[in-house]
Amino acid sequence: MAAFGVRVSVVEWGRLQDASRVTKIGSVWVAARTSQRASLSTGRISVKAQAGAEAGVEAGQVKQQKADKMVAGTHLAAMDDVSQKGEFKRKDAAFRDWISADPSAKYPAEAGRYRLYVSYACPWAHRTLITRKLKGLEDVIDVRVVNHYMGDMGWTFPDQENDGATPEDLFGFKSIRELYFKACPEYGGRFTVPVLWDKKTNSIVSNESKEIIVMLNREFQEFAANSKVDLLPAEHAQKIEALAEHLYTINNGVYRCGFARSQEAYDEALRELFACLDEAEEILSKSRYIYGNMLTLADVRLWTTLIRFDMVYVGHFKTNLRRIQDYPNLYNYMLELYQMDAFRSTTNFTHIKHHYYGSHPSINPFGVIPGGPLLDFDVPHDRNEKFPIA
Ligand SMILES: N[C@@H](CCC(=O)N[C@@H](CS)C(=O)NCC(=O)O)C(=O)O
Repeated sequence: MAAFGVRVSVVEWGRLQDASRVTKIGSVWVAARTSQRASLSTGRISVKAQAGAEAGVEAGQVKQQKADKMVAGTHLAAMDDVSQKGEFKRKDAAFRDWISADPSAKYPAEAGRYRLYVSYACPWAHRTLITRKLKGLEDVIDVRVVNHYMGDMGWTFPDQENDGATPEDLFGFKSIRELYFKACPEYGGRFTVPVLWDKKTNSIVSNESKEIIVMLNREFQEFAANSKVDLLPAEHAQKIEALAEHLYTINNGVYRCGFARSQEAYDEALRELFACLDEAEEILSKSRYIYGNMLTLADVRLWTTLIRFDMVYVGHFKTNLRRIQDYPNLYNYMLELYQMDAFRSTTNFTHIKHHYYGSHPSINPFGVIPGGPLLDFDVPHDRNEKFPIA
């Protein structure tokens, strides 16, 4: 049992197979359940192993463990990356290759060759959808969308198109993890979205949103319907990226609050998050967008967190010192962007709300989705009057 550095749970396996069954995870027999709800009322089956034991595991056991990981629910979610002090520590994305406009590159920009796997719930994946739309790349890079519920199999695909989620039609895969193993059978990291997939070589080019959006902005000019839109002009790129990196304290801060497992970790995350929100409010009290009068990737990177903030993070992640509505500039800025087609049309509030409240049993054990808050993102904003753009 000590061979497992993973939490073992088979709730989703049962759900996916739509049949009650018993399966063996390493040396432990566990009963799979047929539905998520059943698991919630009876509690999760979970086997926690001691860290450090993996080094001494025999080769056969490792092989068995890997095979088990492929089929059964052995999902360690990103939220489990927590330090001894109870702080959420996000791991770096593993796939960091690059699509290039240069035809001789390893991954040359081509129409129809690449695909994005996304979740509508995920703020990081949402960045890629917005950028794809702003650049007019809808006919160049296709998209597949996971279910909003993330259980012990990680992100999954529906059998049929359902509520915005789409089947995985290249391989008939049921989960994102299968894509990771297809690209890299030895993969040992988190199974995150977005995934930028190369259909030609069956590989993952990148699973880092901040880099994917730069590629979409810059490397597909030949194919982009809106090639004149430049969200990262070269002469300003360094400053824009530095600002966006700074505001990462907001993007990541909501998760650090929500996934904190100690009071100390939560208190610190909350303080840092709101200090940075105060800074963003200050920036937006002086300029229309994060970087002056032009919409840039820094806005795309920040906005996907803002739009989820009052609806989900305030309640579910306890980021409740203030709401975005309480910051006049952040709020109006958020409204302005929401009212642009690329932002609105890629925002799916059902996925957002149901994913978070439904997929973190350690935070919300019964998965009850709150009715509120009542929010209207279509109310007029004041950004035109405040910062007219000639
Ligand atoms: N650095 C990544 C982070 C992506 C990420 O953490 N995605 C989350 C969804 S919001 C995920 O897929 N988590 C899977 C898990 O928790 O196992 C990026 O910005 O692309």
